[in-house]
Amino acid sequence: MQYMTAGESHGPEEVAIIEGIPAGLAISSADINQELARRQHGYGRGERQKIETDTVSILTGVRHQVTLGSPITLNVHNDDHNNWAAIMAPDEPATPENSVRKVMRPRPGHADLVGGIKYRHQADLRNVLERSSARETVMRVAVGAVAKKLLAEIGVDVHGFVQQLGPVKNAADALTSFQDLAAVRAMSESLPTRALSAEVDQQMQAVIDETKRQRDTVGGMVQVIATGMPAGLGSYVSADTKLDAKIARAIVGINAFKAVDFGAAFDHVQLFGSEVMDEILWSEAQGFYRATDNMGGFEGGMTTGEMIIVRGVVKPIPTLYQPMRSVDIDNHTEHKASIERSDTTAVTAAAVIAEHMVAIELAKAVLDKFDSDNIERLKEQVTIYRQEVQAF
Ligand code: EPS
Repeated sequence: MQYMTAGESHGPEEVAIIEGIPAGLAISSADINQELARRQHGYGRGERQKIETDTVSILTGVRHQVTLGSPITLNVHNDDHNNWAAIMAPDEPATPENSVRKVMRPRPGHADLVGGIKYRHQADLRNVLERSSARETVMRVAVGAVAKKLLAEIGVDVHGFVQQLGPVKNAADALTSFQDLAAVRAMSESLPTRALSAEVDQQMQAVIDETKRQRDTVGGMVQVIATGMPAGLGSYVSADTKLDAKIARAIVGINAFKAVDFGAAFDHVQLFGSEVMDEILWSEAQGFYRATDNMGGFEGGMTTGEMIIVRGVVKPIPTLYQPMRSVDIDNHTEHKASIERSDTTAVTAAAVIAEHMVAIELAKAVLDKFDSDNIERLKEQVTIYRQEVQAF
């Protein structure tokens, strides 16, 4: 499975093409729209989300709500394009009238400056920010929604929530108080910040409110959990076959993500090996399993069969209403950076995006290992493989 997205934040459309989804998978725009709505909702988002109601059109690769095995094209319209139609017109020559709202003072922490240098966008850094905008993540979630449908067929469930926002975090043992991933989902999706308790949610909201009052931005940490993956996906044999490495790349590839760990590895820095390794146990019913899951579901770049636990650190959004020092790219004089419309935080949306990026990498690994022509044949193969794993 591979995919590509295209689209500018205020351009007419966002598009994705996915290749390699098996034939026979049930999928409808309603399935995808449900996930797109989750990405849009979350405490701390800005005015743009009031303009957009992200809904997908399925243009190719699906017939009567079932995949054909051919490339799937997905399309989401940018409603805000109406306000930018002349400035972002793809097929009109540039004129003084449509070359306005230029960005000449790059924002520290954003792609503006280096993107401008790299692509020679000396006349207007808008040419960088339109694509580097996190608007593009709408299509990654759309692709991830298809991946999640595929994973559900083989009993794999994936969910993302907010672990920390600024200084406020879930209690250390918050996760253990939930019975299963469905209960984690029910709680975090019921709260505007996607925290794991109403108390922490209130504290996070207070931090966001205060940050907004200060005209600043705030980052955080999201966590994604996946259950039901069989042991042995990915491989230890080469660096680029390790599935945890692929997930790490996918997470850091999300706008504003600066770090990733598995099984709370950041917290293990000061611990000894005897405190961190997951002891191996066996039972007739389960086959091999682990006493703990400090490795976050990976050993040697392969799934262990335990829960996959991934965390990602999201930096505060670089667009500040009280801008920092920058330099005008036209005359090289010092100025405050450009002010663009922004969110106070996007951590609540980032949890959903990270969930979908993990789903995409897990689906790719499943399709690499098993039949990718037809979903029923894939399911048959997964069942046989699970039996072999259990009997080892
Ligand atoms: C973004 C800036 C804001 C965000 C946008 C990402 O957009 P605008 O410049 O139109 O106000 O709202 O996110 C989305 C549009 C979205 O759908 O998530 C940025 O600079 O990255």
